[in-house]
Amino acid sequence: MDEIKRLFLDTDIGPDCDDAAAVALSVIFCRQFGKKLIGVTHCTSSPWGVGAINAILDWYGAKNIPVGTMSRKGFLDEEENMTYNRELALSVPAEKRIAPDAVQVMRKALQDSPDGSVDIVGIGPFGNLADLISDDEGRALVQQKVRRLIIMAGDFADGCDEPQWNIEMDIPAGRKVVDEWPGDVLFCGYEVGKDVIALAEPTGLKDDNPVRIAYLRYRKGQGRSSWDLCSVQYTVDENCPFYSLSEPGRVTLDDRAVSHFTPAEGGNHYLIKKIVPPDVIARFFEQTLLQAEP
Ligand SMILES: [Ca+2]
Repeated sequence: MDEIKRLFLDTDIGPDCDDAAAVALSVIFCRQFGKKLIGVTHCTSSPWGVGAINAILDWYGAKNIPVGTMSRKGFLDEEENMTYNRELALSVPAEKRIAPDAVQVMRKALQDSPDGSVDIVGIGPFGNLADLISDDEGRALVQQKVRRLIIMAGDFADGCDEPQWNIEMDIPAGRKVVDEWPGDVLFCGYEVGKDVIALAEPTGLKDDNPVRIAYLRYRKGQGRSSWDLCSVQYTVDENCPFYSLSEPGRVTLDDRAVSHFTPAEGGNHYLIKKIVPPDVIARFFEQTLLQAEP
């Protein structure tokens, strides 16, 4: 199969606002590039993640996308992680605020897909993805159906000495995915989206656009880094001129979970690199979200 036609998104929508735009861009880019969004899962225990995802899918006209949520309790569900997702969730009917277990939804979506046809993009902590490969059956399913995993994870800027947030929040899960994922993993590190500041007011987006509401509530109109948006864009538009891919290698997490990349022939890890000025990408995201408004 030459071109990948399917996308699966795993998001922690709530703790930061860039997930809201990334969910919308998943819908828009898949439409533009003739790909199919086959599922969206939520990777925290917040009761409002599913509703927030559905509010954005509905608003941008995505129909019948399977949604799942983490079954684990007590993970990133504190009040500080609810600056906008509760409001978005309460805008959809109650039945759209609940969903089955994320890993079950992932497995079903993969089982129903042709071999090697799915790209998974992970833009939150890695509990769901670690659970997906926690047994032989899950690992075999990933090997059979998934072409590659793209994750917003790590920080590969020179001199970085801190663990990146998506890994730091659940280090065992992050280690499992980095060390054991059975296939190619592309890392969209913290340094890629950090200075791509998008969606400062005025955005031109409609008042009831849930992406605009998320950014307004979380950032009070100041705009936000585009970590998750860059990850989704690279995944869907593989020839996007904004990015290039490193040589193969291995990412390792040291004893403090700080990420390190070492080039290695035959390695299954790659770094996504940004090769145009950040403002070019930010304005492109804003225009894309605006032009796709219903
Ligand atoms: Ca995220």
